[in-house]
Amino acid sequence: MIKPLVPIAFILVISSAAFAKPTQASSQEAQEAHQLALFAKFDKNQNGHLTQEEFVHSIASNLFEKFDQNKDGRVSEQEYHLHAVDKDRAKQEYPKIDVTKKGYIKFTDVMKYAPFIEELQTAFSKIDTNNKGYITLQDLPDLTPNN
Ligand SMILES: [Ca+2]
Ligand SMILES: [Ca+2]
Repeated sequence: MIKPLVPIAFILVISSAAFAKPTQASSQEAQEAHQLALFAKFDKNQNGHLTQEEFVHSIASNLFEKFDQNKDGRVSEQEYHLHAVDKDRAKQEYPKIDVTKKGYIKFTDVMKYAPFIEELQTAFSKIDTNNKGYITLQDLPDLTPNN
């Protein structure tokens, strides 16, 4: 059993964070408008659902952007360690993602890293509780921050 790169709980937090508007001052309406806009962005074919493929790609892309601090389209080992939840695991996993030993990770490397993709697929099934095969805005975890 391969240990996941990112715990499911973390992915759920990231998913929620991705949909939550960062400014605390924003009104409920602004928050909802933002979630709607982002959902629409994730929903590539604009049919009101996120399929597993759309979800995996969008969340992976969102995570990648968060890790890529200097926005050069690459995640260096340093950037990777900065954002990794489990630092020891990150140390072991980075070389597995950077298979060609470039010294950086590109988004395509991430999408080829099976344990990570499987992890996102698992997160998808957890959100899609009644196994519809897609998720709607209503299926997403409670996006309103409690604190
Ligand atoms: Ca869709
Ligand atoms: Ca970078």
